[in-house]
Amino acid sequence: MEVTLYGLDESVYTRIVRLVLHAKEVEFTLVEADPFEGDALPEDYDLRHPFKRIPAIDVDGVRLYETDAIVHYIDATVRSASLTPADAETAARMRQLMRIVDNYAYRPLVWGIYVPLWWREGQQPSRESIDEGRHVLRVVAGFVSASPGAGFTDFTLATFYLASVLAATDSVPAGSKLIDEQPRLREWWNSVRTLPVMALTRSKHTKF
Ligand SMILES: N[C@@H](CCC(=O)N[C@@H](CS)C(=O)NCC(=O)O)C(=O)O
Repeated sequence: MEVTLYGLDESVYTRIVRLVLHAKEVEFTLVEADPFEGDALPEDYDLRHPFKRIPAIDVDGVRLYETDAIVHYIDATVRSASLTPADAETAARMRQLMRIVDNYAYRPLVWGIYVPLWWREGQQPSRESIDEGRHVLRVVAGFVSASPGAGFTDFTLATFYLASVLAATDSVPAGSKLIDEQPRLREWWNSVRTLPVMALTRSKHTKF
């Protein structure tokens, strides 16, 4: 299997795919694609990702973009322990968590809290980001006891969505504090952040 991943080590979404590739024990080449700094994207990148985001992937000639599509494809095609629960309801809960990360967690936690504090020294997160971040973490914490198999007691695709976003969130004091407010989530995350796969995929831009 020849796998080329386009993205950046420090990108939260690229890391989700890297985590899944490592969990599935798939070797891959990372080709740097930087949509941030002066559009340092490979020349034909718009053919790989028409919206010029990262990541994009090439798996034996199958070109995909959108992290959800990528990780489901990897999980379905690579024969090692499945990262999708067999039970339909638990699988739906896993997808719900992935969508929650995409639609409600990534903006406030990564762009609203982590980026200003880590990348833009001196900038403070807005009150709105803190409130939204607190709300989404409370909702996610509810899944820890209500749907443990969706990503907390077993490794699923949602485990890695959450791990990548929480690694950024927990890298800055305002984010750590919000995670502390959810003791069950904090306890789970503390056990995940020390896993070898986290160290393997950590860039110098996050603590975990
Ligand atoms: N819906 C996309 C989101 C990907 C995404 O937003 N990636 C960020 C980096 S973590 C990006 O490319 N940002 C560049 C931009 O917003 O222009 C996915 O699931 O892959």
